[in-house]
Amino acid sequence: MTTPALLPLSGRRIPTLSPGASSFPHHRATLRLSEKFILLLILSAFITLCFGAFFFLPDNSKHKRFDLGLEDVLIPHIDSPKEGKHASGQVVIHGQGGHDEHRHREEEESLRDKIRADHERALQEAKEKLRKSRVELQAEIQTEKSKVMEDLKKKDAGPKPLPPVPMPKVVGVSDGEPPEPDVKEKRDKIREMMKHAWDSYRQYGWGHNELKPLAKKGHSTNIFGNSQLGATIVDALDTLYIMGLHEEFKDGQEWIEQNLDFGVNAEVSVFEVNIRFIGGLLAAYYLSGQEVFKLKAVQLAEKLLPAFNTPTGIPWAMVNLKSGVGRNWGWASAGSSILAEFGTLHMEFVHLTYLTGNPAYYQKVMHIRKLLAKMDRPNGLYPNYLNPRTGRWGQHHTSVGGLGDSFYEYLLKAWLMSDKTDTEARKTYDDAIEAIERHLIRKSNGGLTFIGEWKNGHLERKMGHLACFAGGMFALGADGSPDDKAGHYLQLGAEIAHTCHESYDRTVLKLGPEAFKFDSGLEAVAVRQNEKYYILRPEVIETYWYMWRFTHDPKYRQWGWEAAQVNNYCRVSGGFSGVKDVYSSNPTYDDVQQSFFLAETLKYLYLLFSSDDLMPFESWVFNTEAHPLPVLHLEEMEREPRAQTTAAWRGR
Ligand code: DMJ
Repeated sequence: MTTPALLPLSGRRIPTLSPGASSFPHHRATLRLSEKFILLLILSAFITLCFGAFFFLPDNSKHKRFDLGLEDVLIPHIDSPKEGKHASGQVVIHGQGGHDEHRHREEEESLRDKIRADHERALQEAKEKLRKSRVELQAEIQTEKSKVMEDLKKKDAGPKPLPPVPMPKVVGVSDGEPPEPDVKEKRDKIREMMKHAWDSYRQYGWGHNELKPLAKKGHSTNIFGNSQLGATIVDALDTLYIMGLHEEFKDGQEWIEQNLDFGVNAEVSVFEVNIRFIGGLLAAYYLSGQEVFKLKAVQLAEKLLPAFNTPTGIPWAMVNLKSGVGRNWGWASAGSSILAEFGTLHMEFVHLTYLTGNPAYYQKVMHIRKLLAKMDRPNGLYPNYLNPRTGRWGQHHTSVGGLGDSFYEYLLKAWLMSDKTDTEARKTYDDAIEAIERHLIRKSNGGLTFIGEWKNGHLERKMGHLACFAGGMFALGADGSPDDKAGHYLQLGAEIAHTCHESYDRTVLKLGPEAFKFDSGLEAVAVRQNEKYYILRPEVIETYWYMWRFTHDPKYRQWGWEAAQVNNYCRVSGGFSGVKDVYSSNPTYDDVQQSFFLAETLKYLYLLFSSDDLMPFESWVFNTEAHPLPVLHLEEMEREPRAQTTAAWRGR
């Protein structure tokens, strides 16, 4: 775009101070810096005049609007002045009778004088400038330029500190040691497994996203782009903290401080980076009180925002952290975005707005929610695919496992995280679950309750390992369910837990396959070779933990301990590896130690063998990657001095 002010009006050249400039062959005037500077001075004098005139206009401040939306509640208003502030910087308190009116008049008078004096000074300065020689002007311009450069350098010197916000009380970060010696022994074993996973990564994969425990070197997948973002470090931090592995935590923090840089040319998954990195960093921040984690979370979130620049505001699946260019997975139906991806941002984004006061994050996720609420849903179900250009559903596939799962989870958790005030989220969850129960949940011939997948009007009687998380979700959502159905949902959670345990129990390794069928006489077993693998996933243990917390039925700890036998089949000298066939007594390894093994699987196991006062549900909500975020009791939020939180950390 050209700047009209610099183009000649009606074909006449703007006169120039530079003699060389007159030899330009064409008529389009090109102004030199010194000329621009003088024009700017004159322009600024003019603006100052107009600005002064503004104060002689009637006072509009009495016609203030009083809009108070949820954003006003959510965004901390810190240091908001109670008094009116004039542009001059003088504070004026309105409406205190004759004395005040007199004072007010006096102030206006002195303001006018000041503005008059300012105009005169500005005009005088402009005249002086015009009298100066070219050399003098160039020298002045040079000095100004250097000053601007200096200021810019100062600005780039370090990250701008974020505004202080009221901190939710950090409660329940206790030791959680169980009173029973045998349970404590099991818990110690889980902590030892965490040490082995972390130490191996520390030794062979440090700074890489994940670890190849057999090849003993770094590993990465396309979800993290081609960059070394230390995914395992970020994902594991809060588990280390909760387990009291302080040295390891500090080590991870140091790496993050010195190396974690999001200005890289990497195309990452918006969803994965949100749940693992932003979730992980926020949890580490809330637990430890170390500002660096908050800063990094916000820096990364800024990089994700361009992903929302689509015609509908439904984000792309991937975004390039450097260029901000987004796109969708090639395999997704008709260029669609994925329900479980764009629907799993809410918790982290609400916290980002809460911590920064920047409404953009909250607005983005609320926009998604509003858009979904307006759409027709086949049989009340949410299809897994939605085109971000047209705003139309892609294929009518619905799943509580892969591609759909955490969308439902985040509806429930949005409500819990808001201290149960976000009733819109709760209602959306209840409606969705009702449709799922009607169309997707069935009992097998052998009496196992399973969640199938809906594909174009047909129910596929297959359940994925990922869908096993839903047992915990049903239990977590039982309290507060409509029509007093709490007992029903707790029972449903127990049935799903039982089915998923069966899928483990019917294998040779006692570890569950990726997907299992309830068809043609099959009950909770995998048939296809490419469904027989176990990649250290957490969902079944996650459900055991929720069920344990709500029922204290000892079978959940027993089943959890069976699953902890991952230590026998997946442990190698260089860490932990997934296996390719859980039905084989001598399986081959996939040679990947997934970051979620440290973030989720080991954390849920540790919590299962801890007492309930560690990370209680009243105060914490776990994101889909098991990163705990505090419940935001907005109305009783109190400012916690940071020193208090860090002291708590040191004291542990
Ligand atoms: C995790 O990254 C998250 O739990 C996600 O929601 C889906 N599954 C993986 C682990 O299996």
